[in-house]
Amino acid sequence: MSELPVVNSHNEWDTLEEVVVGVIDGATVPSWHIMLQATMPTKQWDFFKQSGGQPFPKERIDAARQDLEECVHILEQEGVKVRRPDPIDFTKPFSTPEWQSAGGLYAAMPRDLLIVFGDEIIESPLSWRSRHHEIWAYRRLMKDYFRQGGKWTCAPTPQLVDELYDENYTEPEEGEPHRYVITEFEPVFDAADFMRCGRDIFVQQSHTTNQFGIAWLQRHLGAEYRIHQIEIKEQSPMHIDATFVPLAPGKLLVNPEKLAKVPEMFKHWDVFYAPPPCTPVEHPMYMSSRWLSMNVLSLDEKRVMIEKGEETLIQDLKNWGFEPIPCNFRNFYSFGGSFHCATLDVRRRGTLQSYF
Ligand code: ABU
Repeated sequence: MSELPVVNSHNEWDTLEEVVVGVIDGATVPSWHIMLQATMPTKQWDFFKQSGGQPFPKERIDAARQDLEECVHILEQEGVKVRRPDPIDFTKPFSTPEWQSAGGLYAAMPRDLLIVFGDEIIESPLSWRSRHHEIWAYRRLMKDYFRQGGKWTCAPTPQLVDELYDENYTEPEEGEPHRYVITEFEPVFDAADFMRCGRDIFVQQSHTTNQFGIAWLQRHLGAEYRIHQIEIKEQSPMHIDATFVPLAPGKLLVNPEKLAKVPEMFKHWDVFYAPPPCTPVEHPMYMSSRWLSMNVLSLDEKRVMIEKGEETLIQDLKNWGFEPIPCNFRNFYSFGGSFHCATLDVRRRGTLQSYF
C-alpha cells in the first residue's frame, strides 16, 4: 500500500489511521455573553452567569477524563494513532483592545476548531470570545503536522467586536423565521458546522457560523468542492454533528427533531431517522442536548464508536449493517460533545471522490 500524506482526510468514514482526541483538563466555565444565551440550555444560564472564569467542578472533569481515557484506549486497540493537544490554563483572563474575557473554555473539542480537507488543516475563525485563544492548545500539533508536510491554513482572525453580535437577540417563537445571534460583520464559523462527503460539503448556518464564513470557506476551497446548506428546524443551532451524520457512502443518519428536510441530492441514499436518546433527562448537561447520541465517530464504513448506554441506536446501527463499538462517554457528554466533537480525524485511508 502506498504511503499517505500525514494529513489526509476527505470524508467522515474512510478508514481512520490518526486522530486528535481532546483533553478535558483545565476546562473553565466560559464568561457569560449573548452567545451563551443563544446556544446553552436555559436551565444552565444561572450556572454560567455565576461561575464564568472558574474551573468546572473537579468531580465532573475527573469523570470526563476517565471517559476520554477509555476512548483513547479503544481507538489504539482498533489500530488508530492518537495524538492529544496540550492542556492549558483556561482560567487566565485575557483582552483585546475592544473587549475582555474572564477566561477561556477548554481543549476538549478539536472538531470545533479544526477541519481537514485532503492534506490541509484549516483553523476556524471561532465566534465565542472565550474561545479566541483555544487554538494555542493545538499549536504544537499544527507545527508538527506542517513539518511533516501538511498544509496549515488559518482563516482570517476575527475581531469579535460588538458589531458581530446582536445584543437584543431572543429565540424566535415556534413558526417564526430563523434569526441568529451573530451578524455578517466578518467571516466566522465553527468547523463542527460542516460535514464532509468528498467533493460535497454540508453546512448549517448557525449561531456560530454565518454566511460570510461559509462564503470564505467555499472561495478558499475553490471549484473542486461544493458547499451545500442544509435546512434545519431547530432554533438554537450550533454544530451539525448531532443533526446530519453521513456514516458511509449511501448511509445518512439524521435527527428527526433538528433537520427540516433531507436534501434532494440524498434521494439515492439510505436515510435513517435516529431514535430518541437513551441518556436520562436528569444527567447533567451543561452545554447541549441529549442528542449527542448521534455524535458518533466512524472508524471505517462499518465500525462506529458510540456511547455505551445508547442501546436503541446501537441496535439500530447493527440492524443497518454497522459494527458499533460502545464506549462510556456520558460524563464527557456533560461538556457539550461526544466522539465526533472530541476528535479530529487527521488521516483516513482514502482519496477525494464524488458520492452523488
Ligand atoms: N457538537 C455538539 C452538537 C450538540 C447538539 O446539537 O445538541
